[in-house]
Amino acid sequence: MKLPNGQVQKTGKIDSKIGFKEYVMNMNNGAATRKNLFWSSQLMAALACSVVAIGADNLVPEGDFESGLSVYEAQGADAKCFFVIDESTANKGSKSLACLPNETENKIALRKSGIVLDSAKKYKLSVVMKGQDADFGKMRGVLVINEGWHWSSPALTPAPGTSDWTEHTTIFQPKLSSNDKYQLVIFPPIKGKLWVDNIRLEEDTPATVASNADGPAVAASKNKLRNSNFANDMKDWMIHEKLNESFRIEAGGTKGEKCLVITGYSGKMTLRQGNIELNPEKQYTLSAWMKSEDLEPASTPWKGLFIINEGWHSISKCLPPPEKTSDWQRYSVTFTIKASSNGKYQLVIAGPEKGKLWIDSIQLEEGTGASDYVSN
Ligand SMILES: [Ca+2]
Ligand SMILES: [Ca+2]
Repeated sequence: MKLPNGQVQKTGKIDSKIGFKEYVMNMNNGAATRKNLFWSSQLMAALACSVVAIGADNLVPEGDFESGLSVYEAQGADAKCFFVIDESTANKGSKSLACLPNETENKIALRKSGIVLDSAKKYKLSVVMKGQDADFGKMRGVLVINEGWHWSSPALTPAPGTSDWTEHTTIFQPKLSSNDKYQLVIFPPIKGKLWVDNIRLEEDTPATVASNADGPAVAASKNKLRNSNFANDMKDWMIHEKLNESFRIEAGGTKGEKCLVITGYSGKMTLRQGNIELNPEKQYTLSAWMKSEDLEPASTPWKGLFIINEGWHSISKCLPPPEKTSDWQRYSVTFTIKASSNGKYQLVIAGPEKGKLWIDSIQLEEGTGASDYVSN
């Protein structure tokens, strides 16, 4: 199939930016300096890239259509006429994508390109859809394809006819793509109307399954984090960008065993752990053992470890890397964080730009002080 090139604009960062500015203002009790705001916006631009790239584990963070269609590309003659943002109905947020009928069935589609997947991994695609007298042709539904469309995932389709918002899910392992990039493709119906919202594409990892299965046990422990002493290497941790070698597990931890080592950080990559349940009414203390070598003073208050809520609308105080250390030492910060739309939070680790940082035995616990470390 021939794929004409359209223009793609970047978007989907406004909410995050607002959330971050609020954070900076709060951090400085309203006395944020011009310099701070400048660096904040610089850093936010970098961090927003990572939000767009992986979101809250979602590889298509614009799949809720709250920021419109500007990252999507409509392909085919007059294709844009078939895809509109509908502000009168939504499954998540206040907007959804309405797909109008394309009776000619001439390969009109809406696409989101540049999605990085690893053909060695499995992914879960879930889409919430509803229809109104909807009828579908041969090309139908929502699916993922590789470069050149030599492979496609199963297509998710709504029930024919009229249906209310319903989630549809498929798990697939992509075949290799010549440029490692994949596209999300959405076809309109040939009759009636289709609404699409809350598209999620995420890695379907054993770690995810295990952490869900272990949910109650971990929740009962005082430490909200899993594998935070890195005894199981990167289990329960997600690295943004698969070629990212900034984050490594090495020997030499607080007791000589494994720990996390960060070098060569580009400013756009983060290591994260998701699925953390916190109560926005309570105070929490985040602590970690750290040591560093040749770190340059941080250009922002935003290097180190911090907690974000779903959508990155609220950010905890940051636990910064120590600038000069002679040996392992424990550091901590106490904070509260605003409510999260799904009740879940993520720990984000952003590395220093220059130098080397070791991290081990991270603990996130209720209360205003760090107690003895326990592992999960
Ligand atoms: Ca929405
Ligand atoms: Ca360790």
